[in-house]
Amino acid sequence: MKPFHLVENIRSLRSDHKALVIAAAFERGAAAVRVAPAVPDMRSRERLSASFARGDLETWSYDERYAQSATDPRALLPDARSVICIAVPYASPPVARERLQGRVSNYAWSEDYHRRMRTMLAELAAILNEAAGADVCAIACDTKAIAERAFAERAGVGWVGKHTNLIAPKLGSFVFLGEIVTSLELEPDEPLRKSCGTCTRCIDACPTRALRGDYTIDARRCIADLTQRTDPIPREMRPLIGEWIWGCDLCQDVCPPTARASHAHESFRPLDAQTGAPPLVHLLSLRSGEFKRRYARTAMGWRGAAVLRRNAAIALGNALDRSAAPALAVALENDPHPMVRGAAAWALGRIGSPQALAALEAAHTAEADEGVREEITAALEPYGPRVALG
Ligand code: B12
Repeated sequence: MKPFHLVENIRSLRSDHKALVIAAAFERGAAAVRVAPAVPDMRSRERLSASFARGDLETWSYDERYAQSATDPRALLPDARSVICIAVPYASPPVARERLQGRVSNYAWSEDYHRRMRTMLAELAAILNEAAGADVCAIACDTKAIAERAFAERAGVGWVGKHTNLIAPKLGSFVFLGEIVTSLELEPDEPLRKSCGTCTRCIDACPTRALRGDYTIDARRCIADLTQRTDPIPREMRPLIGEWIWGCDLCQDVCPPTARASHAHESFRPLDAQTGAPPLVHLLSLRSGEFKRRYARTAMGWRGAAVLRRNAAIALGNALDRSAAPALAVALENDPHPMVRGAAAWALGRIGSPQALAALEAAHTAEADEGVREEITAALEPYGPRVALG
């Protein structure tokens, strides 16, 4: 048995370190900081495995090994004892949008949150390391193998809603999550006993039916996933994307605790008006200079410029505005990326004006890429045998 004074010392150190990190995190914009024990979370391991087995996250190449490591913090830090879970709110007021401007998700229109969160987490880790007199931390935000929602839920930061996002009391679900996995033994917090009850607003609001209602998602149908794909978006999903060009907020906008939450710090506002609501015709011809200047600084930059041009073409196809046909015709003729040419063909087919159909017919003869030719044929198909395709 440890002598009483030693037990007391350990207790006070545990609470000192926790108080230290909580205060420092709040100073840096966090709105919830709670601790989960760093033990394997078998319940969420089963959920991750089940989700991967169903193919829900097919586009992400997660496997059983990922499910194992993401649910065991010791995979990040072998002598991990605690996971400090941090939520940073990012909700900002809706952006004014005019016709033929794309929709961007709230999380992506400001300076890339990965950078901000990692800077904050690294500062907090340095504070803890200094207090402990040793290297005792690993940090994670989004890209490391750790089931962030599961640990945040275990720590009592909030509960996982039917839209599968973590909802924090008073803050809602527009919160980024970050973790400090540490070998320090900190007082763990208790999970909340909350759920969404009978509310189904997010499920009803999702145009692609990605949310099943049992707290799971078919990510292949989620607009956030579709707009990040680097291969062509399945044709049947395209009309359902509307004018979203990156991510989607529909399931969270209607979520009562999220709608009630107040707005976050102004640093999460759009970089500028164009980043929050990009003019689609302009975006369709986005080249690397402007891409680097504007989008590469945001969370919508990581898939490259062609993905944004492709998304602009799909959004224009959904806007059904004839005035976009000339720009789409130029993209179909000249864009260096077959995926963008294919999306432009689809959009021209949706618009279906004489000018749009003429552009499709001309491109079919000139197009060398088999996949794009197939898109053109499919785009012209509803208009019958008015054209003889070579
Ligand atoms: C891959 C990924 C995606 C994929 C898949 C999303 C998904 N729901 O799985 C796509 C591209 C679709 C996506 C979209 C978004 N993402 Co994302 N994404 C991730 C990432 C990298 C991994 C998520 C993962 O492992 N999914 C697999 C599923 C099975 O695991 P999980 O989400 O942890 O699942 C838990 C719940 O579903 C729950 N659960 C499952 N079944 C059941 C059943 C019951 C009864 C209950 C109660 C719970 C429950 O338990 C699971 C395990 O704990 C995380 C970062 C990370 N490393 O965790 C960010 C992360 C989840 N994403 C984030 C964000 C912000 C978004 C978007 C809001 C962005 C946007 N606006 O476009 C959308 C939200 C879409 C949505 N409704 O989920 C935030 C979420 C913050 C929050 N408040 O929850 C994270 C945590 C990144 C971060 N560090 O802030 N994302």
